[in-house]
Amino acid sequence: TDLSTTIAGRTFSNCMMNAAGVRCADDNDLNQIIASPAGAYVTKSATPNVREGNPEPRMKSLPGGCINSMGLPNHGLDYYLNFVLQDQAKRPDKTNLLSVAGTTLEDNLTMLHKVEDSEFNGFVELNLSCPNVPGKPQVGYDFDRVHEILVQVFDFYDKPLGVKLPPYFDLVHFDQIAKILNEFPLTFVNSINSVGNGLVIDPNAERVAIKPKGGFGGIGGTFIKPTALANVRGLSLRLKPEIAIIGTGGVMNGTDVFEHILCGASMVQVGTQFGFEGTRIFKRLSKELSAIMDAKGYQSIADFKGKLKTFD
Ligand code: RRO
Repeated sequence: TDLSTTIAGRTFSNCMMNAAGVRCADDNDLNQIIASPAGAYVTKSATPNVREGNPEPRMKSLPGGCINSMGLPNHGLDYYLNFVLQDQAKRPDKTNLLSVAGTTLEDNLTMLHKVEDSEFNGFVELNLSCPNVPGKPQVGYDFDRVHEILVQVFDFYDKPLGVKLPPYFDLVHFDQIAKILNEFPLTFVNSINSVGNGLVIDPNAERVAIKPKGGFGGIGGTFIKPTALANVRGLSLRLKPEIAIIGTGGVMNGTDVFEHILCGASMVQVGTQFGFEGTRIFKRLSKELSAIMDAKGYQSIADFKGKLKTFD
C-alpha cells in the first residue's frame, strides 16, 4: 500500500507527521522525526526571539489526552530557520514545515520577511490559534483580523504558506472563515489546534492541573477527535480545491488517520499521542492504516480522500 500524499505538487513519502509543539523544539527532536517513517516534520512554533514560555506545571497528561499551557516556549526563529536550511541542503528533495507564531502582526511580518529572503523552499505553517499566551486572544476567532493579516502577508510573501486554525463550533463560522481563506493563495489549512481554554481539575487536591492562566489550557487527545473531524470536513466542503487540508486532532490509531483522510485531509498530524509514544508511533500508525486500506482494497490515499458518505 502506498501511504504517500501530495500537496501543491510536493510529494510526501508518508501522509503522517508530527503536530507542531510536540517533540519538535530542538535539533535532537527534529532529527528523530527525520529518522522515522514520518512523511515530514513541522518545527515548534517560533517567535522572533527565544521565549521561556509559561511557568510550570504547564502540561498534564490524562487518560487519552492532555491539557497544555506551554506559552510558546521556543528557541527563536533563527534557530529553526537554520535547522530547516541545513536539512534542506542535505535532503533537497524533501519538503518540511516551519511553524511561526508571532504574538503580534508585526512579529509575524518580521519573521515572514526573513523566511521570504532566505533560501527556504518548504512550507510555512502560520499559527493563528495559540490559546496560551496570557492577554493574547486566539487570532483565528477574530475573522476581520485574520483577513487583515493575510492581506499583509500575501502582499510580499510568495512561498508556499498555510495557516493553523483553532476549532470552530458553528457552521456559520465555517462559512465565514472559508470565505476569507478562499480570497488568498494559501497552500494549505491545518485544522485543528488544541481546543482552547479547557479546564482540568484534580478533585482530590481540589485544585487545577496546570499553573498558567488559573488552570485554563488547550485540550488534545481522544476528546477532540469529533471536533477535529468536523473542522476538516467542514472546511473541505467549503475551501477552493487548490487549498489542501492537513488534519490534526485526536489521532491515536490508524482508524483515526483513515477518518481524517475520509473527511478530506491530505496529510494527518499527530500531537498528544506522539508525545506519549515518540517516533515509533509512525511505524505503528503506518501498519494500522495499511491494514485498513488492504482490507478495503484501497491502494492509495486518493482512493478514499474526501469520500466520506452521508445519508442524503
Ligand atoms: O506553546 C503553546 O502553549 C501552544 C501553542 Br503555540 C499552540 O499553538 N497550541 C497549543 O496547544 N499550545
